[in-house]
Amino acid sequence: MDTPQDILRALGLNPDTLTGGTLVARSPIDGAELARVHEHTVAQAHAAITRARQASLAWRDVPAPRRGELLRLLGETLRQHKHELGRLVSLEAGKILAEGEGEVQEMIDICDFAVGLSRQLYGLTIASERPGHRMMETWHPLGVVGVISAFNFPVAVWSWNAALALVCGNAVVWKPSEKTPLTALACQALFAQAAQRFGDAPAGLSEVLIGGRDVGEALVDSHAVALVSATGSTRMGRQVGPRVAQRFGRVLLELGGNNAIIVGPTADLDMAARGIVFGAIGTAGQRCTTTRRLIVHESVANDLLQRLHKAYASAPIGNPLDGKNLVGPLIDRASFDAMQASLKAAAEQGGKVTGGERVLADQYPDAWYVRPAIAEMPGQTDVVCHETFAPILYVMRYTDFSQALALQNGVPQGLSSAIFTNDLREAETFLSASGSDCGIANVNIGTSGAEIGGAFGGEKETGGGRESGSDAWRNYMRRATNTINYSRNLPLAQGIKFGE
Ligand code: UN1
Repeated sequence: MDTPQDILRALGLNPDTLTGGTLVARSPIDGAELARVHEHTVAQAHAAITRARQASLAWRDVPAPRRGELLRLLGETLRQHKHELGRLVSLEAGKILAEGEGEVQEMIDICDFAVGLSRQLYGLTIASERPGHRMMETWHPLGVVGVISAFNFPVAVWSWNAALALVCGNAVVWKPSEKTPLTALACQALFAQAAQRFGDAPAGLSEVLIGGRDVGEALVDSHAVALVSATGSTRMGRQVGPRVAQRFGRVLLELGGNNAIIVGPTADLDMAARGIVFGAIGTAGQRCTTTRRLIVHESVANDLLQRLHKAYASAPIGNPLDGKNLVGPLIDRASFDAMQASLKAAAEQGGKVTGGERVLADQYPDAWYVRPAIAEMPGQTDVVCHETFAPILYVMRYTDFSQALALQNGVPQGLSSAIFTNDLREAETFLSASGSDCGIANVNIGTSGAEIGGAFGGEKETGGGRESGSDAWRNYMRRATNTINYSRNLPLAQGIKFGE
């Protein structure tokens, strides 16, 4: 079951159909070609959106608990194929196997969550000021939900959006990253299996658009797409957000992060070091929740840095399919170049850089493996304020807690944040209104690896969207306020008398 072809077959894709296209899917593991995928034209994208629109009209009338059954079956199908899909994520995105499978587990978890939600799409009942009246809120599906996702979580991000959107009664049109078309096609194949077992799911309920910018733009600009949920860079969000707003569509943006961990003088340094290492070098620094900044109290800085350097020196880098490795490749050469440019800037801005160089170039001349870097900075310079999607950890020291908080909040992004401390006052201040300004704020846990049960997303340039758990489902529905008069009179609100 080890060749890419075997994996594709096991996931229900016929590898023969993945040849002759114009989009070349490559593995970042060794640069090898995996497939040549057929791209959609803009006309085909419009046709897919129309199919989805039609599907949504039928799906919205299916009772939500019955819709939940489709997600239950999708979760079951994913459980059966967790290993193969996880492996395909590793092959196509370069994650180590444990993280590839972990990503599929997130998909399973959100499906389970959606099944529960299918009986909990509650609205409020509100006291009316008028006698014989009742007010309530009803939640209805939006119609078509567009999903734009990035290479680094090529399957989970779709599932967070799709599971909620579907259970809420919408159809979904997905534009995956051009770097990861195979995992997207595999998800569609697994969805088709679940839909078949479900029986009467309307055709077009889940569509995928393979291609580049033009098909993405078709999705963004289509008036038939009620909500565009986009995950990726701040640059992408700056383009997508205003375009969707221009047509008064809704957006849900999950953009760049620049996540910091504060380590206070009372912290358990062993735990902190483990949290920082997982957050900073896991997924080769290519998570939006990756730990990019370490803000450490001067009294423990040397001790902590020593532990980090030791862990960095022994972290095995290499083929992510080999279970012993912890750090896989960067996605491509552009990513490597961006990392080198940032390290150069860090040095120019007074940083002391260790690591960051290319490794395994002889063995993998067409792949981009790097040693994760630590850059001790004299302060929060320009480069530190910028998200580079690579394993670079900028380290800054502080003296006063207020200074640490100011550094934590002093960047344009606001996704994830954490503090390691055993001081109750520091922990609670960090979580308070005047503490971390991020969408995620953790105590004695790192910045990455959030569970699906909480709302996921962040503030400022991160875009403000919330996906996944808690009440994020509301993003995928429209709210109607209903006032019902069961009296024989017609009193007006605010006590207005009109011609009486
Ligand atoms: C992302 O990188 O886009 O919290 C999402 C985490 C994962 C999700 C990351 N559950 O790190």
